This record gives sequence, structure tokens and C-alpha cells, in this order.
Amino acid sequence: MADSSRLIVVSNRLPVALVREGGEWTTKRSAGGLATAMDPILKRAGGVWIGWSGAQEEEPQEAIELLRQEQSCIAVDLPAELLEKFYEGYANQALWPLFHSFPSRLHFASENWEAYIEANRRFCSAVADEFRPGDRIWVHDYHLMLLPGMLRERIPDAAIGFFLHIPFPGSDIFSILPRGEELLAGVLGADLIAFHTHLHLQHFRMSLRRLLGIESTVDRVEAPGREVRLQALPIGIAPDEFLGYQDKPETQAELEKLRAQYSGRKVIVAVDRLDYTKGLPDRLRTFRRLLSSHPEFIGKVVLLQIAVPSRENIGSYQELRSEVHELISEINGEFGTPDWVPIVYIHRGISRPELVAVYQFADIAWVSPLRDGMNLVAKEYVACQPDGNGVLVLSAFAGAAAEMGEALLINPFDQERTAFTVARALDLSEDEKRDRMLALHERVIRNNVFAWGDRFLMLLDETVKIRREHAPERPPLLPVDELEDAYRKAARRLLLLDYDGTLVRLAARPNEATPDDNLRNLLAQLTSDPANCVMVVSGRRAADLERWLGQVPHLGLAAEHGARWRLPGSTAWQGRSAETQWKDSVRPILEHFVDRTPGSFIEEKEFALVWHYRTIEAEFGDWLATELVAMLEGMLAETELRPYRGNKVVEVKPMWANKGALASELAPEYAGAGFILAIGDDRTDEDLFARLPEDAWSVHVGGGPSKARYNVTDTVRVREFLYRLTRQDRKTAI
Ligand code: GDG
Repeated sequence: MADSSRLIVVSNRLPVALVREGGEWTTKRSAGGLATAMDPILKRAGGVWIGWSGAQEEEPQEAIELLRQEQSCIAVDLPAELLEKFYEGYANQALWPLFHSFPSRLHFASENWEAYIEANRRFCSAVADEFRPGDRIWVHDYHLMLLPGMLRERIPDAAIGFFLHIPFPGSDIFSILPRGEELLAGVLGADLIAFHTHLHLQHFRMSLRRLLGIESTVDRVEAPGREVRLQALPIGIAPDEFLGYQDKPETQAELEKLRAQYSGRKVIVAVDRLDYTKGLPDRLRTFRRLLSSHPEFIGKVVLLQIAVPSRENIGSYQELRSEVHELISEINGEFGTPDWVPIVYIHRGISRPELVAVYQFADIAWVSPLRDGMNLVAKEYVACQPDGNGVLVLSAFAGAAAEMGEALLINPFDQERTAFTVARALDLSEDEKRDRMLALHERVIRNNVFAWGDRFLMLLDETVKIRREHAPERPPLLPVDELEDAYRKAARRLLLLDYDGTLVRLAARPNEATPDDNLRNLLAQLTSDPANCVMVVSGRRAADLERWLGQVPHLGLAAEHGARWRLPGSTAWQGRSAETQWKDSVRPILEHFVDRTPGSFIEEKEFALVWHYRTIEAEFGDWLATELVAMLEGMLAETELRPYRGNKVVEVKPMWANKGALASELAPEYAGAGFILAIGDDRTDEDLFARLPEDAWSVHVGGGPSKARYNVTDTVRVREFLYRLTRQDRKTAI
């Protein structure tokens, strides 16, 4: 598959610049790490790159053609206003600060979120237009977190990978993010989701669990109908983009200049985008502390700070820029002498030869982000030290720290100790320096960006292969056309519909899942066909079902998993009468669990007692549920009662109250039915599926294995296809 399939890379920005020279359009490929990594892979697989070209206005057709022909790039059109709200708005003022654990900098506006959805939709259309069967799609970064889900809807079988270049925050921080649940669900559309570090991956898993109630193992998560692979895959650099420059005359000329300028002094280099996550003010204050606490460095050490302007339209970046400028003039004013400037500040991007010369020349690289996905500067500096010179001082909060243990690690928030570590770096023995640097250098060269790209695609191929091979084990997707044919041909039909998680979405509290008017209308339309016998079969109390759905003409109801039922056209409930004495001994146990976990609660039904713990921290809730079930199983062993674990509930009920038994009771009803449909989402529905005749249309809602013959992904799809059955004109698209 790897060699025959094309690769579609999708990122916010294209790796090309579109420039107009004397009325003529030309394109220039950027030498960024990602472009360098993807170029050989794209060449080999014959793929394309889809993204925004950076043009502020709509590109003319000739420029679009040029991008396609010369660079295999496809430009996504993002009008200026949309771009501002999507990119500067939600992506850079909500996602960026929050994912870097700066919740106080979060700025959320719902119109920015709408723009984020719209921009992701535009990317989705561009990819779908380009996609050919067999292609692999690789989506990059936080700008496009909804895209995997949108693509999955549009092209269900596509191979989709997603890589997050920035950190994934702890779940308590992530939970602050408005619309975070939608983002998580969006990313889960991918087959493979990869992060720089294992810690980011763990954070993601915890958010899935706490916000969506989705369980995962260390490298996999069960999404509706599919397994999604999770991986920690640290990005590398393209070594030749740096080592290859060392002998170039331009680099040598720059080196000469540096030697002349800083002769007799030690140089500490820092290279950052001017971003608050990179910790520039903290570094400057620490440098001031270093000069105060170690006066022997006065006149002997220079901090060469290269700061590339970034996101200058955003207010907080302008403030940062002023703060940095002020700090530098303060420190230079306080310590500088006529022949020594402590901090040399370059506030612009420099050329690649200049950058390589600086890396090669500097005695120390001081990389001190407060939070960073990876930090490529650390790796680039190390790549430029093939002889083992130089010392890397590295923040423990950069993803790079996870694999660069030989660096001198710092906590950039602790200025005193960081100053001490920088002083140590300045005095490190030659042997220790070399040992540390050579180990780092070798690893950076080996774990380069090509190895990263190959490994990502290999994992993606493997995951998709498994998905395709295992697909038959899970029920296949419901063939709605066939179902509709069978429905229309039948003279008598029986429809058994579960309620929660099937007709309505699961809610945190049972009484929040009330039916809406659309649902009542839908059911009324189904029951209005005299050929139909429609029953809602639920775990709910009879009284609830009656109150909510009792007014729908000719709708049958079955309550408490089939313990009692009311046939269509009748208002009389049938079934056993409830024996309730046992509740007095079980209730105190459940109350004890409620006391231990405020937020959980007990629901009392006629035949059952239920402990609900959906709003409890997921891991703690599951752990308590296991304890509760074990306790109740022992206590109830001699009775007809059993504890049953459902979706964030433990329900104690008689063994005979189940939907399978109901199926037997209803057998006379469906004896003459030429069409039987049963839909449900949880374990209680499995009993029903197992008892139905073989040719019945049993449909499981959501992921995971099931005895049902078919699967649909969610409640929206359920309503869609039921609605379709009610249409007179069968060709009408929904
Ligand atoms: C995101 C994540 C993750 C900088 N100044 C100049 C210059 N640069 C180049 C560096 C380096 C790149 O810019 C910066 O990369 P970082 O990794 O430090 O940071 P982000 O831009 O924030 O990138 C980050 C990365 O994605 C990859 O996954 O590591 O954590 O935030 O390559 O060399 N290049 C030139 N002149 C400069 O003045 N030529």
C-alpha cells in the first residue's frame, strides 16, 4: 500500500511562498523542517500538499495553477475575515494559549469558533476534491483538529493520520477550553493520532476519559466503529539542512565575523519566535541574576538573543515585544561598559548561513521555553556540533527534554537555579561537555525528521490495514437503501427502538434526556402507517415513558428493560407487579457510595435501583463501580437480583427483567411481520438482538462489538434513517 498510494499532506500553511515579481507570479519552497521532511516522501508517493498560501487576497487562477504544477500544492481559499477569526481568533488566542497551559491568556469568542469550523470545512472540501481511493491523508496541527472527523464522515474508509505539533495540556486545563469536546471528537476521526511525547499522549487520553467518557489503553482508543491508534512520535530535524551549510562560504564568512566580534568572550545563543510560551522575559531576568550573582562573568559573556517577530496583530504579542525591549535596555544599561554589551538583540529572522554560523560558534544554547511541543532549536544547535563542542541548557518543559537527557535541564520558572546551571554550563570541563554533546548529536542525527515521517506513515498503514481486516468482526454499516427496500416491501412491520443513546443522546442526568418535538413527530409519523407496530423499549420507568411519549398515537412502550409493557393502541400496562422489599437493604449501600462521591445519585425505578456516576471523575467513578458490583454480587448471590454495569451506571434489578425476555413475550406480535427492526446502543439491547429471528434488521448504535447485524455511528444517523422511512418520496435526500 505504501508505495502505490499517494500522500495528501494538509497543514494550515503551504510550504511555499507565492511572490509577484514585475507582474509575474513565482513560487519559492520554504526550507522549514516539515517541508524538508515531506518533500522526499511526497516525491516518492506522488502526493500533494493542501493549505493556505499566505496570500492576503484571492490568488488569480495563474498563481493557483503555478502552485499546482511547480510545487504540487493546492491553495485553500480563506477570505480575510474568516482567516482572522479562525487563525488569529480561535487557533491562536484560544487553542495556542490553552494548549501551552496559559489559561489566563485564553480569549474565546463564539464567532471565532464558528470560523474555525468553517475553515476546517473548507480544508475538508479541498481534500475531498483531491482524494482518490487508496490515498493517505496526513493532517497537521492544532488549526485543523476538526478536519479528521469531517473527512471521516465524507470519506469513511480513508486512511487519516493526525499529528499535533504543540503540547496537549493536562485534562484540568483542557476542560477550560470552550468547545473542547467537539475538538476531541473531531480528532478521533483519524486512524492514527500522534504527539511529540508520551506525556502529551497521556494528557489526551485523560481528556478523552474525563470529557467524553471514552476509555483507552496506552496506545489505542475505541472510537465509534473503529479503533484509533495513539503514538508518541518525537519530530526530528533534517540534519543536512544544517550540517550541509557548515562548509559553505557564506557560513564561513559569518563565522569569521562572529570570531572577530566576540573574541575572548563566551557567547550564549538563544533563538526563538517572539512568543510568550518561549520564556524570553524569564530568560532575560535570569541573565540579570547571573550577572549579579556571578560578577566574574561581567565583560566575559554575551547573550545573543535572536527573536523572530511573530503574530504581531495580536495584542499580547505586542506587549511581550515591549516588555522584552524594556528588559534588554534595563540590563544593558545596568551592566554594560563602553566595550561590552551584555545582551545583543536581533529582532528579525536571519538567513540560514547566519543561523548555522551562530549555532556552530556559540558556547552555549539556552533554550528555555515555559512550554513547548518539541523545540527544534535545541536539536538544530546539537546537530551543528559534530565535534562535541558546546553545551545545551534546556527547559524541562520542552518536548525535546524527554529525549535529550544529556542536556543540562532547567526549570525556567526558577531563576536562581537556572542562573546556577548556566554558570555551570559556562565552566563545564571539556570532557563532560564532549561526552554530553556527542551522545546528543548522535541521537539527533539518527532520529531525524525522515525517520519520523517514515515511522508515522508506517504506523498509519499498519493501523488502516488492521481496521480493514477486522472490519467484518464488527457489524457492517447499515445499508440504508437495502433496509428501505425491505421496509417498503413488507405488509406488516415491527420496530423496536431503544431510547437513551439511540433516539436521544446520553445525558449527564437521566431527566435531562427528554424527547424533543422532532422525535415525537418522527415517532408519530412512523406509527401513523397502519402497517407498523412501533415500540420504544427502554430501561426507563413506565411513568417516565408515559409522560414523555404517551401522547404519541399508537406507540407501544416497554419500560424497565421489558419488565412492563404497553402495546400499541392500549393504555394498559402488562407484566409482573413489582416486589420492592429488597430495596430497603440495597438502598443504604448505594447511599453510602453517593456520600463518598458527591455528584453521583440514585435513581429509583419500580423494579430497580440505579447508581449514576456520569459526572464523577471517570477513573475514580469506574473504580468505585467495580467495588460496588463486587459487594452487591456477594450480597445478592442467593436472590433473583443482580447488579448490572451499564454506561456510567450500576443497576440492581431482577434477572428476568431484560429485553430478551420481552422479545419472547412479543413473539405473537411479530409472528406475521415481514420486517423486524431493532435498534439499541448498550448491553441490554444485546439480549434483544440475540432473541430475534435471523432475518431481523438488528442495528447497534456506536462502536464496539455487537450481536447486531448492522451498525450506525450515532443517534443523529438513527434519526436520519428512520426519518427516511417516513418519506413518501423515497428518493428525497435527507
Ligand atoms: C512548532 C512547535 C515544535 C527561528 N529563527 C530563525 C529561524 N528559526 C527556525 C528555527 C526552527 C524554527 O524556526 C522554530 O521551531 P520551534 O520548534 O522552536 O518552534 P515553533 O515554530 O513554535 O514550532 C514546536 C515544532 O512546531 C515542530 O513540531 O518543535 O514545539 O511550537 O526550525 O531554526 N530560521 C532562520 N532564521 C531565523 O532567524 N532561518
